[in-house]
Amino acid sequence: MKDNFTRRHFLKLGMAGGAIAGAPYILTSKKSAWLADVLIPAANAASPPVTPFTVEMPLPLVKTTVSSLTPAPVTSSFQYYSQYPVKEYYDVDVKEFLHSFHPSLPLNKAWGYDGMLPGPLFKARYGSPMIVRFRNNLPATSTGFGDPKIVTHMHNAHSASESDGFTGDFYAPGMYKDHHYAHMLAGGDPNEALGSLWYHDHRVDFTAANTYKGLVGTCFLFDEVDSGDETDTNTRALRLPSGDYDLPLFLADKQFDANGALIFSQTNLNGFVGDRFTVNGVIQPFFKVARRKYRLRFYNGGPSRWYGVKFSNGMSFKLIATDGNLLDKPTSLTRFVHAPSERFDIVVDFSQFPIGTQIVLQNDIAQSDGRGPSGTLATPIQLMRFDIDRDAADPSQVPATLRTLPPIPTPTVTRNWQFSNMGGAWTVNGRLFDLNRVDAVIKRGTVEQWNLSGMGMWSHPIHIHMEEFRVLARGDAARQAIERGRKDTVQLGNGMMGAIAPSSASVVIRFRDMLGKYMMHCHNTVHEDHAMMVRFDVIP
Ligand SMILES: [Cu+2]
Repeated sequence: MKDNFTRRHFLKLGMAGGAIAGAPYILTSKKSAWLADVLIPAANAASPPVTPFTVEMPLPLVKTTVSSLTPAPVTSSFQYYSQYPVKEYYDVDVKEFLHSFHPSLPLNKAWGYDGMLPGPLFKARYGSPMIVRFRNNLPATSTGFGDPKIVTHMHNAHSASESDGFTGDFYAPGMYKDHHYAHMLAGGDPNEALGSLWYHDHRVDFTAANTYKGLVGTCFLFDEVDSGDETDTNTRALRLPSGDYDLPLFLADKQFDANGALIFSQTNLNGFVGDRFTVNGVIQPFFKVARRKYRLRFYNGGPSRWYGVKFSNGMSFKLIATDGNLLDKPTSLTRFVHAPSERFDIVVDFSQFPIGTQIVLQNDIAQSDGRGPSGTLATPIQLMRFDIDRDAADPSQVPATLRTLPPIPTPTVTRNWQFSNMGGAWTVNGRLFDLNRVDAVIKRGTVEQWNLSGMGMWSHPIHIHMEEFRVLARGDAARQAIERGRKDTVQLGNGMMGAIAPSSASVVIRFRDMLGKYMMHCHNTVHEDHAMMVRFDVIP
């Protein structure tokens, strides 16, 4: 079938091009229609210089509902529709548009949900199931990198299989797909409620290119505890900073050619890193903040970049959630390591500084190619700047206890997964991803321990769909504190001295409700595309 052909084709390119050595692969002949117009960065060519802190950081528009969808959704196609009938409909127009990464660069063709990069912010709520229609209005004959056949995954929304955005369920321009987001609590446990989600393209073989081109967006999911209202009078409400003081910060690195055109390599299988750093779609923005507390929700959109996130003044902040899950209590930190797809929610208090203070958000992890971090930087990279310019009331709080962490259950099934490299491509247990091969059959109701291990010089953030997991203690106390919560992505480091993370992890997962096909994959999306992914099916 076509996709397997595509992958074999890539493999040949990868081996011929010396992708193992990490050199950018220069395509010299037109191998196929879409490869012909792939733009390849020349080795070591820097993006045009831009002046940092020129443009204010944009905030995504909040997505609003529509009263109905035409034609009406086929609700019988949704596994959980009868238990979770829908009150809210959303209609998303996925299209090509011109995007400004920086005022001194030309406008670039991008792909975006509703023509925005990142896409609109969904503010979802438990008890308000949603149907979201993603209309594919991308150009059928697209130029440049990416593939206009798409499928959208809401990461990590505990979605039924048919709505999860299975990587093979992509569809062409002119078509649409409806997703039922039941906001179903796994096992009915309110302590399993999710918070900071994001949505992104998951088209097999092209997830890296399509997300890099702009098919990403954020979603906040609220309940009565994390209610999104800092003045909430409900005694169960945490009253964390909300509204204008609850911000998504979507990190993504980009590369531009000498003319300022956005470039990407679809043939370097190691991954792709850029030398320009965007937050919410613009390069090194500034953002004016008030002297009060803010909840900052960090997203790492990849495709391959790891960050060591800290502030130029060394200030401490409170980590309150990992991968969208509130911790049991806040943890004070001055830095965290952020791998692709992970989320870190922190609360920073700008009231401790006078008006006029400027604080730069920094990344201190060195990474020169897609294989992973190579150490820390003596001179950190500037990501954005916070400018404290006013006073503001602050009724918010960061309570000493947030959300109870359920005990880690005892597994009855163990599986081992080894993440490795073969001929320049990426394997799990020695095999490349195959849409139609089921790599694990899991009986619903089972608690499983998955032992994940990397090999060699490479780092991998491993993401498991549908059910979240708990990481069994590894590393030092600081790592255990950050990994103690519920997670959907775990960092596998490169096994070298001074590695950013251990090269293996054991995680415990309960498969409680959803049935059907799901994926586990490396969320370095270039590794995922070539082809570090497995399919698992949950059966009754
Ligand atoms: Cu990987």
